[in-house]
Amino acid sequence: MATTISPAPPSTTSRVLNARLASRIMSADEAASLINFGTRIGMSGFTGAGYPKAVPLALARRISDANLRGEKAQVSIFTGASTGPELDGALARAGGIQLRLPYQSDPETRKRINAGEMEYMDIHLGHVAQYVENGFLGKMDWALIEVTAILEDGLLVPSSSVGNNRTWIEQAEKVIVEVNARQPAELEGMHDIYYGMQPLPNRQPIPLTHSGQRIGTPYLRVPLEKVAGVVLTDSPDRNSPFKAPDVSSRLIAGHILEFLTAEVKSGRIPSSLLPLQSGVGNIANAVLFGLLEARFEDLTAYTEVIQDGMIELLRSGKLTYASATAFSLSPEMMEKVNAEMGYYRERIVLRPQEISNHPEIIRRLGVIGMNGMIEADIYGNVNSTHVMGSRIQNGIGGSGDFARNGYLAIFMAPSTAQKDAITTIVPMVSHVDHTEHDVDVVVTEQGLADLRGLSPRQRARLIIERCAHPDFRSLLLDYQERAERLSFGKHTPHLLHESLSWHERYVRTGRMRPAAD
Ligand code: 0RQ
Repeated sequence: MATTISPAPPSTTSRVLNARLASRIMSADEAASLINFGTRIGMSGFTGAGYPKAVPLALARRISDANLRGEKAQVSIFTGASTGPELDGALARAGGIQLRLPYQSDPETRKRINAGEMEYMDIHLGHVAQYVENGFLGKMDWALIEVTAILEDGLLVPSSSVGNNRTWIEQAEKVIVEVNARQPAELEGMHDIYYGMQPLPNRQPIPLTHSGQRIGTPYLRVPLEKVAGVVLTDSPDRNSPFKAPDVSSRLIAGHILEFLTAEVKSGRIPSSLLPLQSGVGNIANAVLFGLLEARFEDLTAYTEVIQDGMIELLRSGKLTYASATAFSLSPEMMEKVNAEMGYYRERIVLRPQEISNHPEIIRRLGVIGMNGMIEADIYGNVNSTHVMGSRIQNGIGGSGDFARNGYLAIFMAPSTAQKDAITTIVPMVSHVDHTEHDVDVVVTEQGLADLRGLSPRQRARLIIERCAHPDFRSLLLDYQERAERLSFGKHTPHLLHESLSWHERYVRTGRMRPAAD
């Protein structure tokens, strides 16, 4: 049985209770010096939570020095999802990342990827563990994992995210652990690490039938002989400030709540809805805040990220359980949660992302997925990742895991972008992440299009009518009418030479409308 860690506020060393691992405490620079260039490192971190904060900075310094000496010093970085400036920002700025996966949202990393200076593989978050375990991505050299504490028997108390940590620790040859005293000791017991996944071809069902259920253990296991270093830190997560939902987000939230109310009325779903998945950002938060005032009760969430709106729902009692793999809270909300961690530990389960995003469970629970998009086309194909078809914004994240396997896939965005120069409803998306076969609902501040049961031509009319901004509606209608008349086939009518010219026009002129318009 594990020995629990001492109550807050603990001194930094009281977080390393295992004598063998305590003897491996070293500085971040010493730990970084163990890592050879050219290696693959699996790091903790998901949406700015629970990422290592000291060793990546030290590694970035080493890489910069080596590059100044004319060496080509780089490593490949795999994580759970996005991290923070001390990891992605520092390593990208040093020119130190050869390959990055599976999701990022760091401005410096984005700049380097889009300049063609580093490789980026944007893969479904739910696929990463099995890709690595099946050897698709090569062998893992290092795992660099932030934890809250190391217990007497060597078990690790995870920190504010779980991500792919189990996989990194198991697959890597060597492990470096960062023990962050800033992470609340009371996180202990909130996590549920599932160790029951069998290798193919002998996989068994994952025995999870309810959001709040625990099927694993609260701790990460690490073979002690693998641990090459332990580094003590005391730094906060990225914790982006909370932005109050703007008018457009509130309108989008209103349309979704109205739609869900009608679904309940029709008897298709219960008044407790089905487990909710909510992407990150302003619109997602607006939907969650909207649910506070809505009539639904006993809600549950089966999602990736716990954000401010989710905490408010838990505080109000409307949301009974939330399952996720990470927190992504504003600093103010993080403080509130820390102060009442006991309450939240009863209601929040943090799981490995292979479980939070697992197709089997998402399908079994019937999750309602609500995610942001860059653009949708008139037939319901969705682009979540690329601006003008070629510039990556963040990545597909978990949106595909939920869209493909959930009960309902809802995609949402304001109807225009870049100060109204761009319509987010276009004839043909400039990049496809979610096909028309996986998208049930498209919603903008203008309205909501329920695409279920509609043919492509019916979908096109509805999306233009309900979702397009009035400034672009007649242009889209004109395209659609001409396509219906002149298209080679009439099932999904398109004028191929014209469909993507909207994006080209924007790239050339900074506006999507033709000059004469
Ligand atoms: O540009 O930064 O220059 O102002 O894209 O757009 O409106 O701030 O939207 O932050 O909600 O992000 C799809 C990117 C939306 C996000 C996306 C420009 C816009 C702005 C950002 P600026 P906004 P959001 C769970 C689920 C995929 C991952 C996912 C995302 C910038 O929701 O990454 O769903 N989704 N994960 O101006 C040109 C357009 C544009 C456009 C927006 N059509 N054309 N520019 N922009 N639309 C979480 C995880 O999986 C971890």
